[in-house]
This record gives sequence, C-alpha cells and structure tokens, in this order.
Amino acid sequence: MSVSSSTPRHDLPSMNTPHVRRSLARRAFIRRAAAGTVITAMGGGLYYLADDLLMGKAQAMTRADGRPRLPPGQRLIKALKPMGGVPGSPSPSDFRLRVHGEVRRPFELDFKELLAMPQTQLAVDVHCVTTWSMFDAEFKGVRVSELAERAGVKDSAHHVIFEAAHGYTANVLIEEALAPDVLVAHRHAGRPLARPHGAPVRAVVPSLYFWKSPKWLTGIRFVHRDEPGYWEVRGYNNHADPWLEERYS
Ligand SMILES: Nc1nc2c(c(=O)[nH]1)N[C@H]1C(S)=C(S)[C@@H](COP(=O)(O)O)O[C@H]1N2
Ligand SMILES: [Mo]
Repeated sequence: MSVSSSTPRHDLPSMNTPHVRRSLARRAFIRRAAAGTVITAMGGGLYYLADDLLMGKAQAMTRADGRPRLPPGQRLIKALKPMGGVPGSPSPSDFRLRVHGEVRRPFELDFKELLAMPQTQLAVDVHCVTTWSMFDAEFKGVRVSELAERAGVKDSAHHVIFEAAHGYTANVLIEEALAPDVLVAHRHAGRPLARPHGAPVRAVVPSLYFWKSPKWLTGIRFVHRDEPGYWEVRGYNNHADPWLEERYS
C-alpha cells in the first residue's frame, strides 16, 4: 500500500483542528522529503537519512523471527524525530500513572514508585507510519506486563488503552501489549526522556507503528471491548503492523 494513495480523508469533521492540520501538513512534507537524503525538520533540526550503504545493510538484515529488520516502505534515520503532539507536564512531580479497568487491584503510581518497580533496559527498532525507522533505540522503564501482573488483569481484558495528556489514546491488543519489549519508559538514549518525546514517561510498543506509543502517558486501561484511539478514529489502521504496512484504514 503506498502512503500517498491512502492518506486519511480530509472530509472528517474531526480532522479540522489546527493540531491535526499541522500534523497532516508535516506528514506530507516528510513524505516529500523522504525522496532526498536530508530532512530539514519544521523544528529547525537536521535529520539525516542514513546513507545508501547503511540502507543497503539494513535491507539485508533479518530479525530472529525471520522477518526483515526494516519493514517494507521504511527508511532509516539515526535519531528519533520529534513528531509533535500536545505535551503534558514534563515534571516528574506532576506524574501519575493509573493502571485500571478490567483488573482486580487498580492502582496509581507516582514517578518515584515507577522507579521503584523492576526496571528493564532495551534497544528496540521503532517504525513511524510517515516511513522513518530507527534501529536500536534505547529505552529504560517498566514492562507493561509487570504492571499488568501487579494489577491482576482479569481474563475479560482483551485490549489495552494507553491514555495520555489531553485525551490522546492508543489501543493495542492485550497479547501485543504484554510482550516483553513493551515498556512504560522514562529514559531514552541514556537520558531522562526529553519533553518532545513524552517527558517524563511514554509508552513504547516497538512491534507496531509508533503512533501506538503514547507520549506524556497518564494511564493504562485494560478493557474488554476495543476502543479505537486518537489516530485510529482519524483514518489510521486499527492494528498498525509495520510488516503488513497496516498504515491507514
Ligand atoms: N500523547 C501523544 N503521544 C503520541 C503522539 C501524540 O500526538 N500525542 N504522537 C504519536 C505519533 S503519531 C508518533 S509517530 C510518535 C512519535 O514519537 P516521537 O515524537 O518521540 O518520535 O509518538 C506518538 N505518541
Ligand atoms: Mo506517527
């Protein structure tokens, strides 16, 4: 599926907000820029696409599960690109994470309590629907499976809704949310998460397009019935598997 032929329709009333319009304009810009070798980001920074040699190597790599390391239609960049969104408070002292829904023991964590839970550090590949991918993005935090275990998730829970500042949400199938590489992360690349990347805490769901990794995370809700999230109700695919190019619906 090509990206440009499947861009979400502009006739949805929900698309007509400054944030969504800016975001779509940025995505169109990135698609055009991806044809060249250098992306000049709206924010003023430079993001170099990996050179052809690196791209060739990336395209030849295979994952342990047999899939190509670089999903179809993706190009490598060397650092996470800040993709925007409406930030929440970056202050750890304002942070609360609610773990709730179809669980026997709902709870809330502050930042200190999050740090007191077992910590996992991972290097994961992330894939943005706008066609950039980054290999070996380092994140540190707590596994969603660890939080689920502490909450006592009921069998009735089939989906996880990640909740973030200002009502941003993303829905993920429970078996995918409980995978060992899914984190509630507070550090990236050896530093506390930077504000544009979700400070103080974001979700990281590496196996799905990156819009399923909410920044400025406020809650994890286990639900029986699926609830399409912020981008999913605006024309993005409900599942978002990068290897199946589940970009738009
Ligand atoms: N709260 C929130 N989280 C969000 C978004 C957003 O707008 N708000 N954008 C998503 C999208 S579309 C992408 S591609 C990634 C980008 O993360 P980055 O800015 O750290 O690269 O964050 C995701 N998480
Ligand atoms: Mo995205």
